This record gives sequence, structure tokens and C-alpha cells, in this order.
Amino acid sequence: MLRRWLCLVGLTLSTLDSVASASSSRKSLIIDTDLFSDVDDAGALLLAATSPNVSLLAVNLNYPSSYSAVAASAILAHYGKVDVPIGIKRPLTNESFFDSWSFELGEYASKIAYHYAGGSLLWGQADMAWEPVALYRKVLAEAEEKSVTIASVGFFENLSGLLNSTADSYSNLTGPQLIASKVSELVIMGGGYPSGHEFNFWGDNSSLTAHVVNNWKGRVVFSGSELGGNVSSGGPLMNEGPVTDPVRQAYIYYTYGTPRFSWDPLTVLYAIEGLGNLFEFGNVNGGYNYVYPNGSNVWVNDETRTEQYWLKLKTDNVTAAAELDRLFLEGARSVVEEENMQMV
Ligand SMILES: *[C@@H]1O[C@H](CO)[C@@H](O)[C@H](O)[C@H]1NC(C)=O
Ligand SMILES: *[C@@H]1O[C@H](CO)[C@@H](O)[C@H](O)[C@H]1NC(C)=O
Ligand SMILES: *[C@@H]1O[C@H](CO)[C@@H](O)[C@H](O)[C@H]1NC(C)=O
Ligand SMILES: *[C@@H]1O[C@H](CO)[C@@H](O)[C@H](O)[C@H]1NC(C)=O
Ligand SMILES: *[C@@H]1O[C@H](CO)[C@@H](O)[C@H](O)[C@H]1NC(C)=O
Ligand SMILES: *[C@@H]1O[C@H](CO)[C@@H](O)[C@H](O)[C@H]1NC(C)=O
Ligand SMILES: *[C@@H]1O[C@H](CO)[C@@H](O)[C@H](O)[C@H]1NC(C)=O
Ligand SMILES: *[C@@H]1O[C@H](CO)[C@@H](O)[C@H](O)[C@H]1NC(C)=O
Ligand SMILES: CC(=O)N[C@H]1CO[C@H](CO)[C@@H](O)[C@@H]1O
Repeated sequence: MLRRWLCLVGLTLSTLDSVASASSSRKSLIIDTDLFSDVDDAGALLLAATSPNVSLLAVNLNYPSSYSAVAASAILAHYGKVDVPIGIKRPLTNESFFDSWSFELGEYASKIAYHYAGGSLLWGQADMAWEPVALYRKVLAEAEEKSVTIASVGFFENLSGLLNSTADSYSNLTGPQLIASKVSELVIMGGGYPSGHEFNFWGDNSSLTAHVVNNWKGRVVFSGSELGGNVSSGGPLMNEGPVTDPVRQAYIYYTYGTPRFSWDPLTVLYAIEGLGNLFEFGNVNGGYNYVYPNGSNVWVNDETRTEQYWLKLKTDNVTAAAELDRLFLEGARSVVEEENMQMV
């Protein structure tokens, strides 16, 4: 009886899963994240891994700490996404984050990597991760025309490498040709709007930021420091979320219980849902973003350019935070409910 019921539950779950995978409204998404010096990358990964509306094609790490790759693997595995390939920028280091600026924030990547180890990259196995440009090229080559959204919530070396790439065993197209044929939208967390000097743009190699932003062809939507920096989230996840959830634990390690700014989760939420009820475009008459070699950026008004946009909130910040908090909890609880059903 119990066995039979378990089989039925298993069947129902896998049937639901395949119905969901067949749904054409799912958005194909690649995340390019640093998952190192701020925990909001982990919040963004939670959304991407648990949203029923996403088909997560790959996760590339643009920060070379081995702990970042293993933590990404642990988080994806917790949400049942063991098959999502992970790439990381080389050469790898064993660097761990230390907040030498405000002395307020804790380190989470190595701790999540160690305590929640799982998925394709176990503890000590970061060197088995993909080379990011090769992973981009493989995944894009296999994707349908104009079907892929890339969400960049960190630095730009991998994307610069993709732009510079040439024909290989995955595709005869150059990087820009592959992008033109497969990518529908690039969503970037970085810069300030209409102008600014923000960490993702200057914090690693600002000339590579300039290379990507100033040369990318096709639709690009920017999420600036002022957007997520005015929305604090993660409180309900820490207070009410499942105790087994690795992203909840990452927030606790990093913020010691204080809600955190929401740059990356808001960016990924837009990448998944589009403008929805939360966002609107800040530019009305076209224009484009220009990045200086020092990483500062400025919006250039130009009515003839209509493929770039920057985001602003359509609601007040409390409403935006409440929506993120709702999705964090819903995502974190979704896997726990499945575990409970399987354990009956
Ligand atoms: C998924 O998409 C549906 C239909 O567009 C929407 O109602 C729902 O809010 C979305 N769910 C999430 C978690 O994004
Ligand atoms: C990182 O640490 C592992 C052991 O924990 C070691 O095998 C590896 O060589 C180290 N990598 C670097 C770049 O120091
Ligand atoms: C890609 O090429 C540009 C020059 O066209 C160069 O500035 C940039 O450093 C290259 N990117 C990488 C990742 O090597
Ligand atoms: C690239 O082009 C060559 C010659 O047309 C062809 O044999 C090969 O299969 C192509 N490679 C890929 C990855 O499509
Ligand atoms: C930025 O990246 C390019 C290409 O990899 C490299 O040539 C250059 O030295 C880097 N600049 C800095 C400041 O690291
Ligand atoms: C909303 O913005 C105000 C003013 O910047 C800030 O004090 C408050 O903490 C913000 N609330 C949330 C939930 O982010
Ligand atoms: C970066 O360079 C631009 C152009 O020269 C300049 O206007 C801006 O002030 C510089 N930003 C910083 C932070 O120095
Ligand atoms: C922060 O949010 C509050 C409430 O929505 C708003 O009044 C304020 O203008 C926002 N501040 C910034 C810098 O966007
Ligand atoms: C180091 C790393 O993995 N990053 C890659 C980013 O792109 C450039 C150009 O393809 C490669 O040289 C790097 O290896």
C-alpha cells in the first residue's frame, strides 16, 4: 500500500515535471555570476533554480574562487538542478571573502560549498567545471534561434571572451554571430542610471566591461546600483525559510540576519518575468549605455538606437521587496515539499 502510494507520488511528480518542461512559456536562461563577495548572487540563483517559468541552461562563474563553483553546484543540487552545467573563470584560486571594508559581512561561499556539497562539482572538484566560453558556445549552439536570455550579475571576462570567440567544435559561427542567432536578451546588473560608477563595472577589469557593453549587438537591459540598492530582501527567508535551505544559510552567514540589498535577484526576476508589475523602462526615447575604460558609465541619448533600456521600479520599494521575499520563500519551500512527499 505504502509502496504503491509512493510510486503514484513519484509518477505524479515526474509527470508534472515533464508537463512543465514541455510548456513553451519557459524562459531559457544562462546566469553569469560572481557568487563570492555578496550574497545577493545566491538569492538570484535561488530564483533561477526554482522558478517554474525557467529552463536553466547553464551557470557561469565570473570570479575564480574554487569555492564559488562548488557553492553554485551545492545550491543547484539542493533545488534538484544537478544537470545544469557550471563553468568558472580560470586560473582557479582558493580565495575566500573577507570584508576588510566595513567588517560587517561574513563569508558564505566556502561554507555553503563544504556543508551542502552536492551536484556535479563536489568539495575539491572545482577544476572539473567547464571553461566558461566553451560552455557558452556549447549551450548557445544547441539552443533554438533567438531563445536564450543571459543574465549577467557580476564581472565581464567570460562575456568578453564569448564576443572574441571563433569557430570551434560546437559551432562554425563567431561569438557575435552565435549571439545574434541565439540570444534574445542580455540583462546586466551593473552601472548607474542615467550615469554612475558601480562595482560590477569597475571591480574586476573595467576595460573588459567596456568591451562587452560598448560592442554587444542586440537587446540589452540594464539594472543599476540605484535599483537593487533601495530594496532590501531576505528577511523572511532567514526567519521563516526551511532550515535545510542553503541560500537561507548563505544569507545568515553573510548578513547575520539583516535583510540585504537586492541588485542581483531583481535583475534575474526581470530576466525571468519581463517588466511585469514591478518594473518599467527609465529611458523613453531610445539611447544606449556607454562605459569608459575606468568603468564609469553614462546613458547617451540617441533616438536612432532602440535596443537598450535601463530599469526602474514601477512600484514602491516595499512592494518590490515583498515580491522577492514571497518568491524566495516559495522557491525554498518547493523542494522541501517534494522531499516530504518522497519521505512519507
Ligand atoms: C510564472 O508565469 C506565470 C504565467 O505568466 C505567472 O503567473 C507566475 O507568477 C510566474 N511564476 C513565477 C514564480 O515566476
Ligand atoms: C585549493 O585547495 C585544494 C585542497 O583543498 C588544493 O588541492 C588545490 O591545489 C588548491 N588550489 C590552489 C590554486 O591553491
Ligand atoms: C577581447 O578582445 C578585445 C579587443 O577586441 C580585448 O580588448 C579584450 O581584452 C578581449 N577579451 C578577452 C577576455 O581577452
Ligand atoms: C563546420 O563546417 C564544416 C564544413 O562545412 C562542417 O563539416 C562541420 O560539421 C561544421 N561544424 C559544426 C560544429 O557545425
Ligand atoms: C584586462 O583583461 C585584458 C584581457 O584579458 C588584459 O590584457 C588586461 O591586462 C586586463 N587588465 C587589467 C587591469 O587586469
Ligand atoms: C525603502 O526605501 C527607504 C528609503 O530609501 C528605506 O529606508 C527602506 O529601508 C526601504 N525598504 C525596503 C524594504 O527596502
Ligand atoms: C572615468 O572617466 C570619465 C571620462 O574620462 C570621467 O568623466 C569620470 O569622472 C571617470 N570616473 C572616475 C570615477 O574617475
Ligand atoms: C527608494 O524607495 C522609496 C520608496 O519607494 C522612494 O521614495 C525613493 O525615491 C527611492 N530612492 C531611490 C534612491 O530610488
Ligand atoms: C579564464 C577564463 O576561463 N576566461 C576565459 C574568458 O574568455 C577568454 C577569451 O576566450 C579566455 O581566454 C579565458 O580563458
